[in-house]
Amino acid sequence: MAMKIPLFNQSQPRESKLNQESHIPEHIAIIMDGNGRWAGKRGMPRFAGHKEGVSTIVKIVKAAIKYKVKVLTLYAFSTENWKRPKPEIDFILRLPKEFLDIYLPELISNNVRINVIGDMEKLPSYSREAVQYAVDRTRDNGGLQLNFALNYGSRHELLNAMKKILTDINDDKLTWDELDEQQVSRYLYTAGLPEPDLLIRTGGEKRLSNFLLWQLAYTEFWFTDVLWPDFSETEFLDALEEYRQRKRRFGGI
Ligand code: V0D
Repeated sequence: MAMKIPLFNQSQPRESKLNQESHIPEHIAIIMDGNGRWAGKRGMPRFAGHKEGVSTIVKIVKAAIKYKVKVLTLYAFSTENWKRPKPEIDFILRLPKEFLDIYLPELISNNVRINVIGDMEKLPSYSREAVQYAVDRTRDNGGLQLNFALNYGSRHELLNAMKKILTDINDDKLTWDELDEQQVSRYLYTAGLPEPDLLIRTGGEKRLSNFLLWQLAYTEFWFTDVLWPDFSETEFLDALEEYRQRKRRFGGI
């Protein structure tokens, strides 16, 4: 990550046709897929694709702020990905700290609140500490909520919730009658967040890959073949525009 990309003082790619007032999804979740393939197509090592993927995060965070999205959840790594070669894993696990060393001050000055869903345990301690610092330092910020899914798996999250619920019932902290869908939501990593309105997956695959299975029950899905390092404000706006049209056509208020 040699070059710092300014978050907020770049010229904008194009002006939006969107009515900024209406049908902007409150919560967008993104599966950032295609980094390795992006590098492969250029004869570059896979880590070069991950590095370029960081630049895309910066662009999309900036776009999300511009269009007044309230919550952006990025699926950066899944538990299945641990099967990758060790040097690649090591490289990926350094990215949170590298990202925060460069961008945290700017995120803070733009009032962004950073959060993590998933299990940070496998991060190297220096990365874990950098992430924990960012979460603590931005806890009271009221701007964009930026969630990183780290070592996240939805079935694991649900299994964990079931165990905690049973423990709480056993300890008389929760009764059988109180247990409803809302209560279940409170036991998930996403407790307190609105459910995603829009899911974007880049990189051509059309599956959920164990991401937010409970939370995506009513979410609109938008897929693109564009690989994550090539994803930009242009594609982001295409997704917002299609979301807006779906809402208008099918009568969301
Ligand atoms: C690799 C494309 C930023 C996806 C983007 C450990 C794959 C680059 C973060 C990050 C990853 C995480 C937490 C945080 C700040 C930044 C990140 C991972 C992978 C998984 F608080 N990029 N990035 N985390 N890649």
